[in-house]
Amino acid sequence: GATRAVAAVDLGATSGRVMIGRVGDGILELESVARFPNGPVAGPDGLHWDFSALYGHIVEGLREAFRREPGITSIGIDSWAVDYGLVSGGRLVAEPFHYRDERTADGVERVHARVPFAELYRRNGLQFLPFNTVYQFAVEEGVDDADAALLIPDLVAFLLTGRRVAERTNASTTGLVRVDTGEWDLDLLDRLGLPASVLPGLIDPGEVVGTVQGDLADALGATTPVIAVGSHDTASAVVAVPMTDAATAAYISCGTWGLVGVELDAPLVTDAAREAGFTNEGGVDGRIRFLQNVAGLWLLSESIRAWEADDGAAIDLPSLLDAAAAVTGEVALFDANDPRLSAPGDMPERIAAVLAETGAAVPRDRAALTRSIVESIAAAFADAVRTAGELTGRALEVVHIVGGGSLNRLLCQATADRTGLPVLAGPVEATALGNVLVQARAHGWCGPDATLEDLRARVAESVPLERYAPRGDAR
Ligand code: LFR
Repeated sequence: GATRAVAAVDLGATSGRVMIGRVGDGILELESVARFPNGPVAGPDGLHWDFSALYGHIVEGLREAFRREPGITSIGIDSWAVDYGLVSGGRLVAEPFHYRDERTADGVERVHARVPFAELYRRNGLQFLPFNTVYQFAVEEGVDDADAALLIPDLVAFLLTGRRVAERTNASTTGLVRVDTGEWDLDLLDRLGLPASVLPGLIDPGEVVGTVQGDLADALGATTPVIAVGSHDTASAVVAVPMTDAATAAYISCGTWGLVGVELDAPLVTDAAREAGFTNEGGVDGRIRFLQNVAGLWLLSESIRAWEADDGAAIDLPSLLDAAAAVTGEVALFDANDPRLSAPGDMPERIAAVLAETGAAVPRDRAALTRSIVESIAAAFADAVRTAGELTGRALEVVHIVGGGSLNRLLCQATADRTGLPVLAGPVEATALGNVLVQARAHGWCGPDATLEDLRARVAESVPLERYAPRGDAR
């Protein structure tokens, strides 16, 4: 059959991109059209996203995509989770807050005072993360006056189409969706005094959100639909993990965060899962992403940002990682999930302070600190893989690493060594591929009734994977 095309908008916490995805018989390809930086912006009232700039880049990227490939059939949008914009009178009221903003600490207290965490977990299945939307809403001034609160991908879709929806995989990260039914938890909203009226109707990946409106309709085509994908970036990434047997595979979607876990058919909301800090996020096709948020490349990218500011010059990541790989001798480890490392700024100093507390020798130079960061991330990954296996009773045989982290050879090898399992690395653009594949399937391009397994087989056929064998002596 012919090769068909869609556009994928994929927004990560450190960069965004617009891509053309081409799908045909034995063909699954991405063409990068636009890439733009992203990150927290400090304002007088806290950390925000520069959403207006992001939206400008998205529109420009989409225009360019349609110039290059006028046959694009639809647009899919995914981004990081939990954050939202308030909309009133059809307009975005203010730049959305960044989830790393510290205001949520008060929200945690307020919510848990009314609904204890153990009950919250039974209802929403989510690992405790202080930035989950439910805690943000609890300290959000404008939420009562707004017409709608739209999660970031839903906000982009609203600006493109005028339609207000809440895509279900991303909605599952708010803490306001019931893990057992997948519907808004109206009783919880009521008990927290939060207005259900700002939450749009839920839709599933594969459904049409609406068609492109306004000025853009000329450039992008007046009938071009926005199709809901797994709009939580991690949900799209998990679609494109080339697992051949989901029952024996763990995955790590590694970018800013490392999302480490397994796929389940039904939620696992036990005391043990709660105490271990495991989440049950909604996946595409009703699957459950049973995983743990582990601090990922954030620790490294924030360190590099500090060093680049000191030097007034860019740092070459491959050279830094080579130097880190060459470091010999004892490597001090720290808890990658230490909450003191979650805000932006001064990362090398803060890591040094955390290390000093453990009595470990603080690495002398950048190469040694980089090594310590990578090994500490790998150690946290290995912990999470082991715990996922224990909690689910699964005998895990392989660890897939997808996303930007799959290019980090030091991290992949360290993860193999510390889990004692082979690591299969790739694809690096899993999120965009998952976005593209869910659109392609909605158009009927993947055959009738294509399952996630069919989509994953397509990824496995079209992307070369790198295999890292565990080195027994390094465990
Ligand atoms: C990864 C991710 C994680 C989510 C975090 C914050 O990009 O979406 O899944 O916990 O960002 O939204």
